[in-house]
Amino acid sequence: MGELLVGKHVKYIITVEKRKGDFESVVMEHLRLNGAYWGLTTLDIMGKLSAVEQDEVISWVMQCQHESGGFGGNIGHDPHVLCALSAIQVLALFDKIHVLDIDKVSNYIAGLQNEDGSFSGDIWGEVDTRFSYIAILSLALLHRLDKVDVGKAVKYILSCKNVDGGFGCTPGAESHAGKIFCCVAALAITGSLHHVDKDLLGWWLCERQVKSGGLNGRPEKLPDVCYSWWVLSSLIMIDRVHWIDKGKLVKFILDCQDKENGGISDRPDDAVDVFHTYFGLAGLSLLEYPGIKPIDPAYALPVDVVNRQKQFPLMKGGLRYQCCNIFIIMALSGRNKPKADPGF
Ligand code: 3PZ
Ligand code: ZN
Repeated sequence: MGELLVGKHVKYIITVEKRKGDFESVVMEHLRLNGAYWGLTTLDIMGKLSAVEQDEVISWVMQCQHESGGFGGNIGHDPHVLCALSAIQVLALFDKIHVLDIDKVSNYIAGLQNEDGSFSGDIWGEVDTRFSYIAILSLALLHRLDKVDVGKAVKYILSCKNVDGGFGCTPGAESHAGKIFCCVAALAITGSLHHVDKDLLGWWLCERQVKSGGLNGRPEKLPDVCYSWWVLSSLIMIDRVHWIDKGKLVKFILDCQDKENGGISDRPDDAVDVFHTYFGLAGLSLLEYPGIKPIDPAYALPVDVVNRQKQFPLMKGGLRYQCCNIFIIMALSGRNKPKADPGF
């Protein structure tokens, strides 16, 4: 079995980040902010986030913000809730959420909730449980879940549950691993996982593993590296990850590496892209592959970043730094306290 080529994947991500104007970049133009989240999270879990110019990235992210408070996929693009989440996630990676006007962004996201508890992705109104997850995760990272009706949001997600234990994008829609991930993660973040039949859903999810060891997104479909993430993270959240063959899945992901130029593809011998490189490495992280930082299955961010975000409520001006200063002053003053008089 091959090894994980960390050095080559770092080089691949950095090359893609620097490359502008070629075909792939044109296709990705409207997705640049999502691409930044995939690429930068990949670098972070490989311990190489410092390889990028942090100030340049943050300044560009902030230029993607629209006057409504939302974010577009690139400078001048129309806002969409997915781009707001990517902006928040990129800023969280750099511990820079406080550069945001938290209330402006969270009001934009909260404004996308509908009367029935569902969420639209933008002002055009398309409804999907993916947008419920994106809105709930964004607001959780900003400590602003109180701006929406969480009870109604959970009720809407549960109305998309199917008899096979899975979830679809709207009530009655077929179960699909990507949508299941969104629904299960949204339920996990809001503390509502007790509504899930874990054995029934765990059975459907572990049936996604095919002969090669890879996972597919629905019955009869080909395996794809990105489903390593959608399926595996869901299995972890419902405590049923021991129902799949982890070793065979590791082998499948490693077989999807471009051994010359780095990067990971959807399945062996296909062309690599940033999306599958991220989800491949994130999958390996969930499989506890050595040398990769652990990633949180519900927040889709490194565990240390999530803990940092959960630990301190956000306030303008960075309350956390003031807290740190107080702790440092207390520690120093403790150390300088005179002990018993040595001259006595
Ligand atoms: C890919 N998008 O609609 S997309 C995406 N897919 O913007 C990004 N697995 O043609 C890249 N398939 C590659 N770099 C693929 C993001 C899709 C997912 C397509 C895909 C992945 C199998 C067919 C939807 C979060 C955000 C968006 C998605 C899922 C999760 C495409 C096709 C679609 C898209 C982009 C490129 C190469 C990269
Ligand atoms: Zn895929």
